[in-house]
Amino acid sequence: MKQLTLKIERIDQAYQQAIKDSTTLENLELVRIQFLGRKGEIAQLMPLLKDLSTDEKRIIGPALNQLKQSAEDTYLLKKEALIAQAFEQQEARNKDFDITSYSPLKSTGSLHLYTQATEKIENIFLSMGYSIADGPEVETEFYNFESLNIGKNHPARDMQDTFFLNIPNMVLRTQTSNVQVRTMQKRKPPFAVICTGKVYRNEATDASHDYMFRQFEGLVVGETISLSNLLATMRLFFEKFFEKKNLKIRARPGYFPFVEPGLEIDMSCPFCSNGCSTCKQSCWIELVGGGLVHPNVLKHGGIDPTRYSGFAFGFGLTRLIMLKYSINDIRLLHNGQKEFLEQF
Ligand code: FA5
Repeated sequence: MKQLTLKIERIDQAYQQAIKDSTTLENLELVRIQFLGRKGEIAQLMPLLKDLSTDEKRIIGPALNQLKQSAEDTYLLKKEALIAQAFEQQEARNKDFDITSYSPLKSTGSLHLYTQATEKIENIFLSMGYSIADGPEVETEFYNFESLNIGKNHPARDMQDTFFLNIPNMVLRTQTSNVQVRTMQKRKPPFAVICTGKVYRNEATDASHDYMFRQFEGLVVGETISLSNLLATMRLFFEKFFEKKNLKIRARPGYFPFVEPGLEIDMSCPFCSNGCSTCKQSCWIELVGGGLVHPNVLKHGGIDPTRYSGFAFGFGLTRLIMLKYSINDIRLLHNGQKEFLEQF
């Protein structure tokens, strides 16, 4: 009996120590199984009772029950304490949890090349004192043609294949030049404006032509505006847009009914010094049409051509972007292909 009493004491001590050392609910559960489980150390004491005398049973029996009961009570108290502690720890963690710090890997959008280039161009011209003009894409034949000195039967109408609408005298604008007379009618000289936007031409699509593309137009009207102002402006613009100093320009005669004289203006290739595939080994790139505003156009805009003169220029914005970013197919800019757009 003495041995059994000692064993009970040893188990009790070991159990109390194990409970004390349990710092997590998982540890505590292991201790419960070890001591209070069906085959645990306390349960294994029970069969030993049968070898004791009745008097001994009267002493050891209650002692065993007492051990079991107090072990269970201790277990429950410790369990409650650990649950409370785990809850407090969770609360403390939640307090510092910053939901905004979670940034899973995700793809972010970016501005389309058209938007990026338009902003860049507008900023260059705004820095030169220009303002932004706008005009409609669904336009009257008057602003798209007649006001620009392109009469009803003028052969130049065939130069720009037109989408005519079912509404009489309405077209999809074929050029941003439609803003010229609109702007003159709204503003008093001197003024300098640019306009970027979509234009439409009824043309077959290939790598360098689309039925919808973008242009941008410049128009400056004042008392002493000359071709040299136009050429200087073009050179400054090219240098800023292509971020290259000392670019050269050259002008050749060009025909547009709304300018006189009319010019085709080329830029020295910004990508090479002695010929490359972009400039087709010529060291020059054809970029822009322009000239001095025709007196008839000034008259349509209500401006006296004997007092004022002006210059106008028009770029293929799409072409400019393709050149700057070495894009060899115009359709890439228009088909919304994610893999292509992600590069910019
Ligand atoms: C014009 O549209 C004139 N309005 C430009 C102008 C303005 C001249 C002011 C003088 C004064 P043109 O038809 O050449 O000009 O077109 C201008 C540019 O648009 C071309 O150089 C070319 O880069 C671009 N372009 C023309 N057709 C297409 C097309 N189908 N797809 C893509 N770009 C085109």
